[in-house]
Amino acid sequence: MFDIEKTAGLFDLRADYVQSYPYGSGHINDTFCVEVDQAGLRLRYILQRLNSNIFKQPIPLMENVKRVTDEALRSLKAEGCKEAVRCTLTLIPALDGKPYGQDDEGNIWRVYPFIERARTYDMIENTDQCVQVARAFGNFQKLAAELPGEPLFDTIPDFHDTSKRLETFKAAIATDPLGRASSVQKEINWFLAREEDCHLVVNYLASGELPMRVTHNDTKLNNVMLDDVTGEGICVIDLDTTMPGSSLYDFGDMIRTSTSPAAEDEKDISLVTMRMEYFEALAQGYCAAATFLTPLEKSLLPFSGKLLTMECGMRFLTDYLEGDVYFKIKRPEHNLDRCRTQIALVESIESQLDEMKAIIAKY
Ligand code: ADP
Ligand code: GN1
Ligand code: MG
Repeated sequence: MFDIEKTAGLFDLRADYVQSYPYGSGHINDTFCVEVDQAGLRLRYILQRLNSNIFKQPIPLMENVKRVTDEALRSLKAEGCKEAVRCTLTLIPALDGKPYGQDDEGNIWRVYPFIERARTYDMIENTDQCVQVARAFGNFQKLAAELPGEPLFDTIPDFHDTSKRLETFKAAIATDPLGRASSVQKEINWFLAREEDCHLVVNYLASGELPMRVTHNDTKLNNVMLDDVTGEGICVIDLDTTMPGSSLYDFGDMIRTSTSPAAEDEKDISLVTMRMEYFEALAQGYCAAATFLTPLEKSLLPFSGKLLTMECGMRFLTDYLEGDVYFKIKRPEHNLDRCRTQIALVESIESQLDEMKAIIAKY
């Protein structure tokens, strides 16, 4: 479908193309691993096509990524980090010097060195990983807060505005372009019964009671790389939605993706559960790094898990109703399966909120 060798040739790799293959399990971009030979040395790069259906303004987005990664490199080097280029994404320029390349069809591509001896996980394996993931995202927020210059560009406006997400969901139910709504009435009603929760954080942000920060906004477990040997969370990746946001969006999505033993698309929802020891490990790692949190932000950390899981479930169901136009799917009811695991996880969080609050009070 894409000529990867030709596309890699848009970039200043100074190497001979060897081979390439699709890589990773992200739901949004088209990601490839490209192997090259650089004067006798075999190297790997990540080549990615930005999803233009989702990212309507790819050039300011790439300027965000360039600013954030340049600042990360500068800061890591200033701290004396010996492996700075393993601990941040680094954009390889195109032959014209731009941080991205454009192919003949107008697609925007970018290249990063492949971070070796580390990997991402789709499912969490132990609580140590939670501490690492939460610390890595907490440190990333600290770095983002110190970014000099203008605020970052909003790459997807209202990305975590749950009130607006609810409106979009209701519009999809009303339009019902594929006639799927009647078959998922139970799921629809489940979300509509929780309407009130959608407005809480949005309202606190509007009133100024919660601060707007610079956040990652997609702190899914597989958006952080853990070192193969030390297990350390060495590099935060997938920076397309790094922009103004609430710390609660980031912590909430960590709860969503790092506390359950079941996959996001598990069909057996009896396997889905929010495990308290995993939540505690996230709280420990995050609070150690995110020393800037206000009392209100801290008190809402448990609720953030419910909110972000609900939001994501509602997005999956909206996409199912709209005909699977946003998230990549691998089977017909993939988005519906994903929605159902999110519902089960929210129910598990709801039944444990008091204990979660007691844990946060300790940190
Ligand atoms: P998406 O937006 O589609 O989720 P990501 O940027 O998260 O795309 O990339 C998809 C996957 O590719 C990641 O989960 C990770 O496994 C892998 N990946 C991305 N960048 C790198 C990198 N620089 N080095 C190694 N693996 C990477
Ligand atoms: C997408 O790109 P990826 O796979 O890391 C999505 C997130 C969702 C997530 C659900 C830009 O993340 O918002 O929470 O899928 N990214 C975007 O798994 O919409
Ligand atoms: Mg990703």
